[in-house]
Amino acid sequence: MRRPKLVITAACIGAEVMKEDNPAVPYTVDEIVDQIVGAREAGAAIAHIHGRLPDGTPTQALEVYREIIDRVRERCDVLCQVSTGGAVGMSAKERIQVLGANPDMATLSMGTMNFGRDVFENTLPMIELFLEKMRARDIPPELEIFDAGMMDTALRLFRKGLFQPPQHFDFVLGVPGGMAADIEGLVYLRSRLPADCTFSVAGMGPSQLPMAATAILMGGHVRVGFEDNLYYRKGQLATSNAELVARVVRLANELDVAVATPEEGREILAIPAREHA
Ligand code: KMH
Ligand code: ZN
Repeated sequence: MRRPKLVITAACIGAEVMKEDNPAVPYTVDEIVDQIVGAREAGAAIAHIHGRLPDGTPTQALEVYREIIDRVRERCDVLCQVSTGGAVGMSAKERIQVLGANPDMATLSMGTMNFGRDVFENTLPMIELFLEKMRARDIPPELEIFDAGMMDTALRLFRKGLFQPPQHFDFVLGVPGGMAADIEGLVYLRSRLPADCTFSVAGMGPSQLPMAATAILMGGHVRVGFEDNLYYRKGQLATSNAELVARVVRLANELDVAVATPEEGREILAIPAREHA
């Protein structure tokens, strides 16, 4: 059977990377929108969005997300996925307000973990609350799996009836404190994926490219971008998110895998259509 078209997500911003790490990291709404539009033009179907203040401080302020999403939608058809993870240390209330920006999709992390030297908190009550708020607005969650135990949590919630197929997962591999980015881990996670569900893979740092290639070969989808990796290759900073997306498109072309448009991505990942203001 031919695999479905490849859905590429561009994670252009994140909450941790700074201009000191790579001057092309976007902070202002203008910079963020330009990076997202560039990533769409390069082949991304989904933009995974974080907010920043002009000095680079991460923010979940609703007005920042609204402005980003409204301006992105004026310029292109990319699907807008908001981060409900935000940055470590943010409260649940702060993180969840971004659902008000009318996104096409939102992330939902499946457990608490060490995140570098910090703790990324996602208790079960938080997961249930976030899911309830998403359901109330008919916003589909993307289940973020940072380690094997989070897959068990997700499966438990399937058994409880909180999730049902088709459901999209994102395997975020190589975060210090989470699961390593290697083929064995990815094969294990995919083996536990419920039937009729889809997955994408986000590899951190130097694992971004090999994880993208592996995901394509395994029939999955791919997330790339500055949130996860700032380098084009060892010692060479990427100049834009578009550059990282374009490389995945070239890989897919070489492997004879077609790349999905946002509309096709919506269908493949079962993202309901939304009214855009
Ligand atoms: N910034 C991380 C602590 C998400 O976007 O949902 C969490 C994160 C996950 O980036
Ligand atoms: Zn994120």
